[in-house]
Amino acid sequence: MFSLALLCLLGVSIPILMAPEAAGALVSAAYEWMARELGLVYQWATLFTLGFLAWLALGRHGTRVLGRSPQPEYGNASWMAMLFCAGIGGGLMYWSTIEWAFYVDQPPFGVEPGSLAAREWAATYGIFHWGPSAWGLYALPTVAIAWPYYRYDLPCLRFSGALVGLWGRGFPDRPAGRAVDFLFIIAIIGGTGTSLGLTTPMLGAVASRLFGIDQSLGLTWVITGACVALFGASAYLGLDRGIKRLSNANLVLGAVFLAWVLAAGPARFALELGTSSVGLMLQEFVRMNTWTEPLADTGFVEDWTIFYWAWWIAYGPFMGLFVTRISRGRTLRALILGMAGFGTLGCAAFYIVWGNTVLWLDLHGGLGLLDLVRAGDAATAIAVALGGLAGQPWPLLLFLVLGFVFMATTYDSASYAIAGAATRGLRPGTHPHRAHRLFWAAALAFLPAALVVIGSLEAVRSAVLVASLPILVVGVLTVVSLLRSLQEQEDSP
Ligand code: NM2
Repeated sequence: MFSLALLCLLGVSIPILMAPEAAGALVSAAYEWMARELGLVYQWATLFTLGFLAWLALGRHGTRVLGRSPQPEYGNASWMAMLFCAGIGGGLMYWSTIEWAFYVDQPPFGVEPGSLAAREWAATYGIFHWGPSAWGLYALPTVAIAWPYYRYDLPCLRFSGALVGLWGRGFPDRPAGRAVDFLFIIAIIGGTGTSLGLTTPMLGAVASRLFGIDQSLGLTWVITGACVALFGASAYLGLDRGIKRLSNANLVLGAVFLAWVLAAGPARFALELGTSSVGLMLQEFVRMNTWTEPLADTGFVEDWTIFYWAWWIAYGPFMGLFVTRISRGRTLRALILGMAGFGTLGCAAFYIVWGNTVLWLDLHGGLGLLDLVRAGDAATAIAVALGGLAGQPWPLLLFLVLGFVFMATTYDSASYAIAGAATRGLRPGTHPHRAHRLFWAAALAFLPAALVVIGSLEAVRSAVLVASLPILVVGVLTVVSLLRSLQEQEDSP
């Protein structure tokens, strides 16, 4: 498993590094083809997920408890903090700052590009792409993994465990079970590759502005190295000494950043636009979930909604494993509604407070953000937007540190989870070997480094679309398996 995953990683990254242009063209073409041909499947999968979770949470299974424990192992606040930090990374900082700018030029629903309506949708769609449908794509694999894990007292926490309802307790140790765990490793490599591939150029641009140094590929690589060092150290130290501490730091820093933005920026405008966007999203929720752009072809759905759903799906099993570990004693209802509700709130806070502030700065500060984005330099646009806040250099510095920590809290748990999946016969209560965890922390940086060399958004997107596809297929099987094991318990006395 270890060697195969490593081979795949190198097999993709090395050709990209050697022939970036040809590779860039190839991955863009692959993305376009897949998003066009399979986009509908992703949209239906997300819709189905929403319906299924609503049925599960609100129906008779909702009161089922994970692990027959009388009380949740972690309180609501720390449960939410840990799962938010694991599932959300630098990607939120990147897109909450600048996603609106892409939508102003490429608005949905046939709205006039550049118009006020385009800006209103721009402020709304980001919240949607990080909203309840998206969090549903995290919650579904979580229930599918957590229920059989606690119900059958499975000896190890693996993605393949989500299929024991169909193929029995021995499934994770059979070759097919190992293959499913292998797919999980590929998906998380693709998913985190996209996150780091976006975040490192952004942090490079912010560092260059903060320290007055040139923005270069070398700088981006130094940043990548620093990220790896941080999350490597955290994964090496382990769950309690590393991952938990860093998650706490992450939340505090995030809250300080948002408070700073509110205090230093146009708070009333941000909150007004936010309120209006939440209303618009609620009103148009069904339409946004089902819009396939059948009569026009702006590419909005393929470029954005499909990309996002694929990205969330690729992270899904990893989140499922992580959240399962921290959710003993919760009911299925609390698990589903907690993830979808708190998760959406946390992401929306970034879009509403920070994203809308940037939109305002662009309207009133003449920062030229749209031109930078049009020129393909969203990372610089983010740095310029930060530079527009009062109280420099603190916002830049805070954002830089927050970016590192946000990235690290996702990658440390990912390295941990991959090392766990690639260790043969990991006994309950034991941890994968330290050197193994450290190794994956470093290996996870290969793909993003290669993506950064190509330097195109399509390339970053393609990685995640390809990686998510097998998970989509296995996901359907996990739902059948889950239904079986829920039913089985009902039938037993
Ligand atoms: N998701 C939540 O960088 C990140 O924020 C990682 C991205 C899947 C869109 C998670």
